[in-house]
Amino acid sequence: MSQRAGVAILGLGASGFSAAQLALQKGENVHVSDLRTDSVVGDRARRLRELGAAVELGSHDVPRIATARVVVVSPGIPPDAPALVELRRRSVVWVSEPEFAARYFQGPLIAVTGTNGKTTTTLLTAHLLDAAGIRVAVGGNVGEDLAPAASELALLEPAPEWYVLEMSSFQLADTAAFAPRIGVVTTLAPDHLDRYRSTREYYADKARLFRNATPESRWVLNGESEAVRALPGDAPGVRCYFARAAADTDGALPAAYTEEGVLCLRPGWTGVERLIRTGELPLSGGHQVMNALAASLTARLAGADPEGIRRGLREFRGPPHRMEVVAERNGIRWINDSKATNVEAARSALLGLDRPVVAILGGKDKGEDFRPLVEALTGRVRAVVLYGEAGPRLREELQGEGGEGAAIPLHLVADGFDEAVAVASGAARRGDAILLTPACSSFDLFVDYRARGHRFRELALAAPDSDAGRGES
Ligand code: UMA
Repeated sequence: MSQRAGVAILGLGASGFSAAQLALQKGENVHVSDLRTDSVVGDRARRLRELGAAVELGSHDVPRIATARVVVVSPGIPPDAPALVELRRRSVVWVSEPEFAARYFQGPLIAVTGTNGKTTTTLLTAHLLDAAGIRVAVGGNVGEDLAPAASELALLEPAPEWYVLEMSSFQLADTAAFAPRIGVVTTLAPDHLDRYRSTREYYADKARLFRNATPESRWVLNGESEAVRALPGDAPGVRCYFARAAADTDGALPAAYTEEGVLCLRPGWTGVERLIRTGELPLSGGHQVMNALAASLTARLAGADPEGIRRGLREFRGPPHRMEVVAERNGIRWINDSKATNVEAARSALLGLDRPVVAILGGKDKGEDFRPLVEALTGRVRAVVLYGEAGPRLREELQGEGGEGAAIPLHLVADGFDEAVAVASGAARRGDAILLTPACSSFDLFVDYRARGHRFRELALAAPDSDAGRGES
């Protein structure tokens, strides 16, 4: 006999597990289901059953789920998954996990989205608020190893003064009442084309950030990106731009910018506030200046004082797998940018480096056009090593047919990731960087981008110490 659920949760990953705990804590009758049956979900299922949830592994009981008052869907479940198709056929409306969680938040919300830079910006914003003495809780799409899912933040007692959430397009897709006080858009570029039919559809999900905008909303927007500036449309609220140059952005002066190598804010209620020199930022890569501008401006709008922001900026260590320096051996800098799982992320990583590069690209093919990488590679790389499922197509598109990419020295390896790193190590010279910036996801060879980054780190640390025979550049 199936029992009616108050809250039905699809997916028992980090977000489903967390949403279930929140719903149980709020006294709901909870049903959770996941198609997986492995020991990870098995363990979570056991813990939730102990707390009183009904847990179904290996299937989704759609008729039962359809009777729930609230249906929460994990972001990793694609819209064409059979269970969702069937729920849609039954006119059941569902929400994403952060939408569900935010209903229980007891303070204002900062939501950060964008194609790239959102994790660093999210974590840095929270760090700056904390450095300024403001109680803050951070989580969302950042990833379990860095911060919890949104639902876990809803359980915090005492409640923080601000919540900061990183939001993916998948999480924004199924929102209804989600209403950040401050919304941040870092960058926009094609991504996730294995899930969306077009970039326009992907951007449309990002634009749901503005859905419940009010005149009190504050929008922190990348002023250098036409796509970002256009995203809010005519949504109410105050637009505050960040851009490296202090010049006009679409008729408005940016509220965060750099001048003579100094990060500056012009929040609107004071004059110019000079923060720190860009060279003092402990983050590597040119695009990190943009992340620092976005986070500083957001923290300032949320009440952080300039001195706290300065202190926070100097102290911040970036999250792993994003332009992370994992080793310095024989004058060669090994940089792990495994989280660069799309073309734009890899492009900005390459453009941000000021030394010759041996780049490692490849992994699972998400169907993106690789040709925008040609410009970023040309004249900047000593060699490019291609590996994985996407390797052959990368070679085809980077090389072109006698096109501008023809001069890029490409090595396609057949034996997998370790061989790619060995070839890169052999090609690098003193003063170079070996940069893992795959432009593809990791799922052809690894569980996720973190496992790929960890392997890169291991191989970097195990690289031969002697540099006999290595030339100088
Ligand atoms: N499943 C079903 N039925 C289906 C299909 C899948 O039950 O038809 C199950 C799967 O077996 C799996 C679960 O649903 O157990 C899906 O879990 P999930 O993929 O949603 O993963 P979570 O562990 O809940 O993690 C999610 C985010 N993952 C994705 O969006 C893919 C995490 O972002 C996020 O940290 C976490 O919620 C908490 O908010 C990770 C990510 O890679 C870091 N995000 C992507 C990105 O940044 O590019 C979007």
